Amino acid sequence: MSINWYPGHMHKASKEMTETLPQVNLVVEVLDARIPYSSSNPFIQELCTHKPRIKLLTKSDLADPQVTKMWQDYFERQSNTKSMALDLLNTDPGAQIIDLINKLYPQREGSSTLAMVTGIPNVGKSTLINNLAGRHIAKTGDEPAITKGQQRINLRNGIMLLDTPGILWPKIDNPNSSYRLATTGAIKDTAISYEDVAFFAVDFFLKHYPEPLKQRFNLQQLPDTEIELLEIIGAQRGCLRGGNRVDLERVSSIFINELRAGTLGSVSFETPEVIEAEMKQVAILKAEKEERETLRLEKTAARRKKAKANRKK
Ligand SMILES: Nc1nc2c(ncn2[C@@H]2O[C@H](COP(=O)(O)OP(=O)(O)OP(=O)(O)O)[C@@H](O)[C@H]2O)c(=O)[nH]1
Ligand SMILES: [Mg+2]
Repeated sequence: MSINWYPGHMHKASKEMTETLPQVNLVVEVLDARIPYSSSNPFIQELCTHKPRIKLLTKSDLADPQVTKMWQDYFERQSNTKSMALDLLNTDPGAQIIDLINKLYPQREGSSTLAMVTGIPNVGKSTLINNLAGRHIAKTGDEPAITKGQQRINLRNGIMLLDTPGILWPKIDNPNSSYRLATTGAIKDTAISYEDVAFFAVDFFLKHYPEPLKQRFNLQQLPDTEIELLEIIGAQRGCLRGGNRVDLERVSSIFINELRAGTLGSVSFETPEVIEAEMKQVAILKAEKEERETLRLEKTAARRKKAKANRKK
């Protein structure tokens, strides 16, 4: 399955970001700690290459702390970049982030530092801004695409923040990234099939986090396949339709929502090592596709040439 969700407001927001960038001194990129690579927008990476950058890993309360540490080290190795893991619901990291901004871009006399807060939908950009401002100034919500336009917030300490709408990109190359974005809630629910996403997520849990599954659903043993487990959970939760058959759509949405809320424990869906292997695979598939396309174009050109020559005879 390839999930792509790129509504008009994201295209507009990407254009606005490009236009504002020359005034921006520093970029605060907000990433989801459970999927630090899949939540990195390649458009933002490319656009902001030459700006000092802080990569904040939000929702770290929902991610595996050891894996989050691996990602922090990975990002800190990039030039002009600092990284920090955040739990915005239970801690107050405002002062530390302000410190980091001032370290990475020392304040200039007579002008305030403009820090653009950017990232994919639903990662906590507006929650972060409210935390830094110490008041509820930006609208937040537990679904993607809450912020629809840019908003400037003066912190009155020499720093001006720019809240931006969450943006995805037109084509997600790595299919695993599409599923991870859908699983964690970055893609609007109307653009995904809960069943497909739950199949991906259950399969991932069976392979990587079997114990939390057993605990949550009171199981001594786990079945081998995702469909069997969804049927067991569906029966437990009374998700039944006619003929006592499990309603897969309903149980899928229950599973995904529990996972998103953290009731299945702290989970990370990717490590730097996993991503490296996946990207090699994506590059191979891309090259193969390009080769097939070149071959197809060559064949078409040869066929046309032959047809033309035949007409001349
Ligand atoms: N568990 C957890 N939830 C968080 C954290 N930070 C933000 N949230 C929740 O994530 C949801 C999205 O937060 P927002 O701040 O609206 O996200 P946004 O990035 O501004 O989203 P868009 O404006 O739609 O792009 C809200 O329900 C927040 O309460 C965190 O560190 N941990
Ligand atoms: Mg927002």
